[in-house]
Amino acid sequence: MSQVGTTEVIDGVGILTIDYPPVNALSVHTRRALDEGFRQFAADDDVKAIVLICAGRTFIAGADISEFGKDMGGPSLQDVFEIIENGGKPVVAAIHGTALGGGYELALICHYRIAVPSAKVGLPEVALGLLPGAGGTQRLPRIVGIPAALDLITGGAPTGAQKALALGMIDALAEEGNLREGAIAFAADLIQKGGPLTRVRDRQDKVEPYRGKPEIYSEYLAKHARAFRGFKAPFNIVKAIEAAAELPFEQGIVRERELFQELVTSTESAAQRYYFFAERQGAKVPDFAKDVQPLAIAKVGVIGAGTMGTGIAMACLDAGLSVTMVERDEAALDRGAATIADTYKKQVERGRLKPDVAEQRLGKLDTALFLDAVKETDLIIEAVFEDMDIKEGLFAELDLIAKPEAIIASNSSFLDLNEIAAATSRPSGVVGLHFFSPANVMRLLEIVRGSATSDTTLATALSFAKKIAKVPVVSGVGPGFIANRVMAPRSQQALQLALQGPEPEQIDQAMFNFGFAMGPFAMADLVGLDVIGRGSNERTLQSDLIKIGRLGQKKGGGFYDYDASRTATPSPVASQVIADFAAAKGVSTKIELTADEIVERLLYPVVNECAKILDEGIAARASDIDVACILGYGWPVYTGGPMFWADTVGLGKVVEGLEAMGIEPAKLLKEKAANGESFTRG
Ligand code: TC6
Repeated sequence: MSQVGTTEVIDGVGILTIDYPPVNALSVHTRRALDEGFRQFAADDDVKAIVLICAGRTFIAGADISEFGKDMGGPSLQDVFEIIENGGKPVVAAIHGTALGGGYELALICHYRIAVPSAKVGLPEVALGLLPGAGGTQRLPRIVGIPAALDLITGGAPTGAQKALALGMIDALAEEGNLREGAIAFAADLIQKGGPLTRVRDRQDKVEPYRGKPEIYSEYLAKHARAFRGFKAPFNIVKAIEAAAELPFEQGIVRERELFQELVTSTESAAQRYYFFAERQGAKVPDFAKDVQPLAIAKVGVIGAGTMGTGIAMACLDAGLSVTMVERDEAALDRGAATIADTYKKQVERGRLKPDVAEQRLGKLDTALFLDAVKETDLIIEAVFEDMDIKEGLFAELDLIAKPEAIIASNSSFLDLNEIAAATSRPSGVVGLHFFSPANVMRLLEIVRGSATSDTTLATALSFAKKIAKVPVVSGVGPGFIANRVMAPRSQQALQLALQGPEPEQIDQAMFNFGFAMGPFAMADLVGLDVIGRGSNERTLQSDLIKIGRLGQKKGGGFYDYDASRTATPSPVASQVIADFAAAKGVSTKIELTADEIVERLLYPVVNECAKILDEGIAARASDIDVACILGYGWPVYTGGPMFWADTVGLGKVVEGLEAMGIEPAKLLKEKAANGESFTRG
């Protein structure tokens, strides 16, 4: 028996324990251990029933994602499944932690499933651009019916044990902490009763009522058109589930395999699998001592009760931290506190939050008009007006007030963190925590590492990010850090292009088709042209629009016209402003571009900026930039982010495109293109 699997027989129950850290993924080693373990039990006449259980933090959490697209070796999943399902002895899957993907599909092959109340089960493959390709699309509908299967598999969210029991996804609950005993007792009971070898594949009752009803699937796709846009996997999942209703099991499995193959070889899935690991890489800082211990953070001070301050306060409260929010102006403080109370109230009304949890969170919020109130906090996050003098003054004051070991963080989105830190006597305890608005919702947290930021401070910032459920990306000090800096050329190019003929709606449409939720002009109108242009005295296209009161959506007009329900229509007035501005700037060449050409115009310069930021060491790796753009700017995940996308396009083509636009390609980009290298692969 391999080290990954151990077997034991107690009173006729064979127990196979899989131990393959960290998550018992179905790697070649795990498959081998399953194959050997089940063969051994099949040949052992003393074994009358089998329990499959896992050691460590979880039941099998899925296929080994790093094996996809490679020669897998060892017994195939199908071989392993065959001996479990048809081995002639009842098998009980004993589930704790998360039985996901191939792990839950394996549990569906077993004849029974028992789980502890804290366990979760599900088929999350959609998030990897895949479908459950080991029978999940054929077996789950046979348990829960077609409508529930559509939601569960296209949504991908795990289901808690209680709900899973109600849906039939598991058969019984074991006492928390006593899974092994519970599963052995369940198996012993089966032996005693001569428990039947029920196979999920043989069930028809849940799918029969939906047979011959193609409209179920077309209506489902129409209803979710917005969420599925650009992705491939949801469409193949729906086709596979339709096959579960319409075809005999064996044929359904063949159909599932074809549809899986289409996905696993697609760029979309490659991008989404790359992104899965990219998100987890962010917390691993390359030049960082491994044994540094983060400081404990229980109380957080937030300075500023504006949009950012209240969002940050809620992100902390949501994670169970105590928050003291400080604002000098009483009315502003009251407004901030009311916003927080109101947000929780709405979440309760929508059934997203239990009333007692909302109470608890609000109970952990203190407000104050004086900085002294944060003297006991472990971490202070400043979210005041973006002005260096104000920030320097504030940091000097906080330095005198804060505990010596407290960390002081700035939420600045572009100011020099080293300069801010120099205003204190503890630059090693200063770090940037750049949240994206709304800070309680957006998952990205850029952690800005100043030249003096200590490893302990950085480790604490990283563990704080995990605590408040953010995805961290570490950035060096530089204007705009990562996401804002690399995405800026998109807007600049859009504005320049609009002077040469293409209308804002045509440019926005090209960005929408690429996969962004909206284009740069619609976005500018949403945020407000006055907000975007704040601090600049230059004459710009925006300043010309502002001059005639076109501040964006809130004023009924910006780059677009808006009706009372804020529906946008192309604006002849804005078109005239653009034409006048172009004339004033001496731009007379008019060009016509296809949507693809617009994408190149706007996004190749983004790639160029990414290459610069990587070369300068502001970002440690290409994948960090991709994560920042996907989570911070809604760059479509199925393209993998700007760096992965550039590799897909071909770096040589990007270089040529930039040169054709009269933009000097970044040194690193040119080198990689010349050497046939990529940013993200190999
Ligand atoms: C599938 O099954 C398809 C089947 C079709 C049949 C052919 N593979 O997230 P964490 C690593 S598709 C390889 O930090 P948590 C992860 O990279 C798969 N590695 O922990 C990390 O490594 P590091 C369907 C994996 O406690 C470490 O484990 N399954 C896999 O916050 C810890 O991960 C899924 O999509 C894997 N499958 O969350 C589940 N999973 O320490 C994906 C994790 O070197 N996984 N690793 O950085 C998860 O959702 C979560 O990892 C979790 C644990 C909920 C299991």
